[in-house]
Amino acid sequence: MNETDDTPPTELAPDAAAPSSGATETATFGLGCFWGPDARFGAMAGVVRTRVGYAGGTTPEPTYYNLGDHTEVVQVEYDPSEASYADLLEVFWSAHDPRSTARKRQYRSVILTDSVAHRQAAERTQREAESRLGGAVATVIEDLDAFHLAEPYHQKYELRATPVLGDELADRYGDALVDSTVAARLNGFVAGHGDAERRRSFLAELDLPPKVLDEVSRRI
Ligand code: MHO
Repeated sequence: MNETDDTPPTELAPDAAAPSSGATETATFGLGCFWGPDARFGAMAGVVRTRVGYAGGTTPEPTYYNLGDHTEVVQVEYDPSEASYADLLEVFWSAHDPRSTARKRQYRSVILTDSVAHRQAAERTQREAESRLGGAVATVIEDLDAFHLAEPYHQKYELRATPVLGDELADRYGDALVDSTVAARLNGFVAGHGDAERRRSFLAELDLPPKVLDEVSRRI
């Protein structure tokens, strides 16, 4: 224990989480192991936060080791004035092979919607995917019931797994890491998403110690 344990995390930068219009929307996708999509969506402009979790089943209080009939999903909160649901759907379809029938329900391809407009948009893109791929896709579209947040060690996995930076961020944010926009972007950038210019200008805004910055610059 030391006396800094009670101090709130120091923000790396203003977390710019509040969208200009004040209203965010949510999209929930299952497309295999949730670590990859967490990073991919987190790198997108207009995405306010990402969270990984379990959904699409009935088992109460699922955990990674007691998943029951749930599926690994990423829940994306975004500012609709900066990114559209159609933009997110495009990433969903291109980030995995929707024809592959996952051996486990844990990794099935699923779009979980929370409004009629989103469901219709999802169905439209499913028809497009079918004609593009010349056959039925395995993806299912369902109404989102409950989203169960996954364990902290699964959140922003790529970032946590990045030497020096991961430790710095986990120390600074603690449990708030999951909701941080900065952490979502960095998680995507260290996984190789986003263009070089965006990554450079984003990094330049952050208040990171030189040793951490050195390590990050080597990676992104
Ligand atoms: N156990 C697999 C997938 C993890 S993912 C959270 C792996 O280590 O890649 O299902």
